Amino acid sequence: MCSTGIIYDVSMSNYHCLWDPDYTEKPARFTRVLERCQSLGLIQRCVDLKPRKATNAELQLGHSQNLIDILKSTSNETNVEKLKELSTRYDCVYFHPNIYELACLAAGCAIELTDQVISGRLRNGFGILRPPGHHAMFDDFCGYCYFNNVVLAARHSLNSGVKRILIVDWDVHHGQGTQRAFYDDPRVVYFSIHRFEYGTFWPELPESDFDHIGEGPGTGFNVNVPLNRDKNTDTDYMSVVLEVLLPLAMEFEPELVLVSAGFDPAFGCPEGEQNVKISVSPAAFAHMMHLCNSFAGGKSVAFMEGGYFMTSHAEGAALTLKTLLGDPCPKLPEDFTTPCPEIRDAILNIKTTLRPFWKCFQKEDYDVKYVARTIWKGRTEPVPTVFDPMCPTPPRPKEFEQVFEDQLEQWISSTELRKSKIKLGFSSFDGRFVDHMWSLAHAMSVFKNGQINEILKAIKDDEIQSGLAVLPLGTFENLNPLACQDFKRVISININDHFSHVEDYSLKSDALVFSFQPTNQKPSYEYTKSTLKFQFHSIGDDKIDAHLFHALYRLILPLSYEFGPDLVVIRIVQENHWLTPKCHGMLAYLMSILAQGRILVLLQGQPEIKTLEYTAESLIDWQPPKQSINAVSENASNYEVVESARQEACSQWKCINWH
Ligand code: Q9C
Ligand code: ZN
Repeated sequence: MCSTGIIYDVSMSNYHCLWDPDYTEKPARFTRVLERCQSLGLIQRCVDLKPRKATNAELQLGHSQNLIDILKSTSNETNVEKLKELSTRYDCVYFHPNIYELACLAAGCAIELTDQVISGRLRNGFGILRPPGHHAMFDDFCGYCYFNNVVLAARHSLNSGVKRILIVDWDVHHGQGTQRAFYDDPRVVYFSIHRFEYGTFWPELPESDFDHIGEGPGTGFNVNVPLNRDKNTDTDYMSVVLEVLLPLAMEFEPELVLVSAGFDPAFGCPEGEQNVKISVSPAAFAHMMHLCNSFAGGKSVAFMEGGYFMTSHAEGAALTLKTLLGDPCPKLPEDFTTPCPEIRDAILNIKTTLRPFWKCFQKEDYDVKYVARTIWKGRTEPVPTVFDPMCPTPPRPKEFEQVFEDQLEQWISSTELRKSKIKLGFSSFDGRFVDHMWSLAHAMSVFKNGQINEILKAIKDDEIQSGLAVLPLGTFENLNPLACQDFKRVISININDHFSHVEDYSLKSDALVFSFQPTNQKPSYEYTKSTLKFQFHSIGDDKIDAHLFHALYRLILPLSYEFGPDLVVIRIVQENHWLTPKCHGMLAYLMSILAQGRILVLLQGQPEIKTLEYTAESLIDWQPPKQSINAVSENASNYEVVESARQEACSQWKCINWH
């Protein structure tokens, strides 16, 4: 019921380019991922689904019968010259006698896995698929892709009653096949981050730019993030995810998230052509997966797409699967900083263009007069109909490989893949709460009432992953020493009816504190080097979910990434129930992306049982609450104070200093 599905078939390594043994798209792309997932013990923790082929009717959900028949006809072709000749008719594609069977298998596996997730039999899933799919079009093969696995899975889901689907495509290439399939369809948001280089990066299409936002009823539902330079870092990718994807996806409220997970933006990938030193780390895929997983109550399915540098490809895939299994995200290797100017341009261009369609972008206080710049440098001559079947990737010196390899080995060994014996440490002053949590005993260690320091010590020693405590009102002052312990850098989030001096944490640890005080007054904020205090306007039964979420992606998450905490402490006073129970769960889930999941949540007063449950579930499974939060509110004034605070804080924090 609550598990991660895995689907693959060992035969997926049974095809290769018959006329070029060094062809980039090779069997090791499959075997290396499987081996790495096995050696980390991940496959054994998943539900192993039975692979199957897609039926002809299923293929027709995304492809012409003509195209299907062409591929079918290659199965009996033993003449290599003929296969090679046929390949020249398509852009970066080779044919092999097994490819029809295996393309049917990859597509069938994508559908099968997705079906198990939408029916609720599995929580989420990962498909180790080869061949990949996102370049395959209705009537065309392209870019190592034959049938579009993610499109077929999405169509199957729509036919099964799923109302809204988000497709996130982080492959370094633009998935034009997927974009075209849903270009006029408002039920599917296609969100792609890809290298573009003003149109000179493969597949060199004008339609891959940010100004292609869909058509007809689908206008506003296609989101392209073009990367216009090489050397894109984790900061660049994470800024896009935090600034654009997070708000838009929460507003869209998908019922299912499908991920086209290509690992070709990573270290050393010859196709991604990223720099030796500067490129996306395997850890970043875990972070992106964690966030994607928050949008549809955890119903997400990731499919392997590209990825051509075996070490980073396998590591990225394994960390993505590890995240779906609910393990903490590894620390990002580089410090979070200012995204590069091209990324800032892209983000502002997208927001400007999509502003009419999404409320989240209407609230933001960036310069609305930003002029969307697009410089089309792509090819103007018609696309040639005969392609070079060698599909060469740029040559590079052999010693490069070694540099990449060494760097990655170093990175992998320096990454602490954190694993604690017990998921959650729990303590409560009121025995009734302990009784209530008893069903979670298998994953929980109960600490004596008020033993917060014990919980922190256990987190520090990796005995427990995280902690949750229910405390009486007014005891927080006594907890003052807690933040220091042995933690060096602490993020603290407080939601309280009144500010108290303890939030300043004049402690041994370095702390960055975010405080929220709901009042019936005009909203305001107070900014110091280590504290950001907000007074939010809230009357009657108003919840502040949407405003807290806005503060999360505009300030708390980026600043926290830059701060680099080794502990997160969240304290929420339960007197007036300013947040819905599911928002408590979402906050715990989103913040657990930091500090390798070292997080302590303190609920003060009498929490609703639902609040306790959602929070505990987020902390135990690293899965978000089943329902997503309401991310938009009509009350504009609270948004304004967060935006003003961001303006003021940008001189201190590189991540938001975009000038
Ligand atoms: N110099 C996927 O990643 N390479 N397909 C063109 C031209 C084609 C990539 C290189 C890349 C296809 C699934
Ligand atoms: Zn790719």
